Amino acid sequence: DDGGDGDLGVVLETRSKTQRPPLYKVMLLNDDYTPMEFVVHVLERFFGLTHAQSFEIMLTVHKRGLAVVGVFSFEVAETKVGQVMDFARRHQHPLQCTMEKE
Ligand code: NFA
Repeated sequence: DDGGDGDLGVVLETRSKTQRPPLYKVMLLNDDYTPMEFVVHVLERFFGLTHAQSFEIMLTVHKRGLAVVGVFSFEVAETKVGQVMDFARRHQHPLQCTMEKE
């Protein structure tokens, strides 16, 4: 029975919970052997960063041990990690690139 007023209930929450896909941080790890210029080149080439941005991130990795270089969907993050790891291996540098769910 709606009490005759036509109101069949109160809507307490009309906003629906929109699902967003998870994002992944892509990180570069420091090592003692990869040349600084190579790391700068990797950041420019695969992450579309300027030379100045790349130099800054390279120095952060060098000083702190690692840095997040970008945040992407799983598929894009996986592609970037693969590209960097493959490029480093082909140039015989031990540079490591990893991804982690945000
Ligand atoms: N630590 C490296 C060096 O002194 C430079 C480097 C920076 C390596 C960032 C890996 C990542 N040649």
